[in-house]
Amino acid sequence: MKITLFMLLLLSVLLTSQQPAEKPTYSPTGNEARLVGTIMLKGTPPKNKFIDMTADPSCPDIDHKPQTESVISNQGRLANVFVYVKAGDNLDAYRFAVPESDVILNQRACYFEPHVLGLQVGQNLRILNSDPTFHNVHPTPKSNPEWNQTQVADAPPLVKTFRRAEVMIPIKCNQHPWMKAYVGVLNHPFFAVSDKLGRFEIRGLPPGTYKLAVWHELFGFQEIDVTLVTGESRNADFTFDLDNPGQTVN
Ligand SMILES: [Cu+2]
Repeated sequence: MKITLFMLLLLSVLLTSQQPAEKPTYSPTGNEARLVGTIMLKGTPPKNKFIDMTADPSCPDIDHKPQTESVISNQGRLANVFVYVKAGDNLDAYRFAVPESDVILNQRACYFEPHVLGLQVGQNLRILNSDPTFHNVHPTPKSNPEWNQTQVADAPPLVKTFRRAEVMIPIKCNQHPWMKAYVGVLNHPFFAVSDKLGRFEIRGLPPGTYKLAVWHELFGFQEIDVTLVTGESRNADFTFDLDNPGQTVN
């Protein structure tokens, strides 16, 4: 009996001593910096493909010519690029509060909306079905648990969280093979998705040096180093040059 208690005590001391020190939660000081930029596309991208939705007659939207969304560009500016801070001393030093707001992933006319999105570890992803048909939502992560779940018409939202940072997690629908979305999960709020004019903005960065990375589903990854001083608003543009692909590794 005495030995058992002693062993338990020893074990608890060992376990406690091996806990990593808790990082402080970052609280804004008013000195934060901002990153803005444009994602450019040089060269002729592959054409998006026609989607045959006849297998599910409830899918096609009469105002929408169904096409894949792999390349959405406008006058050499590229949308749906995930832009994120990949590394930096401040990211190692602090925890960043998880927003209480949910991130929405809708399913409408048998597309995921938006096509590319980001959220923080532990933040709610609220998945809606706005269609008169059923979907089967199926993320295929590498570092997080995989799941798939049917969502019938008028079903309540699925609310999910991710436990670990991972860029990017593909999401598919087992019912409609053309449906694709990509989710970037991070331990901090410093990410954005380029809009239809290729623009992005990341606010609230503590001054410091960072690795800023971008990802596109066909054109891969690029990254640069940026040093931000107090209150700075810095421009950081990227170009995916299809004739000279450059970096494609994460
Ligand atoms: Cu579906």
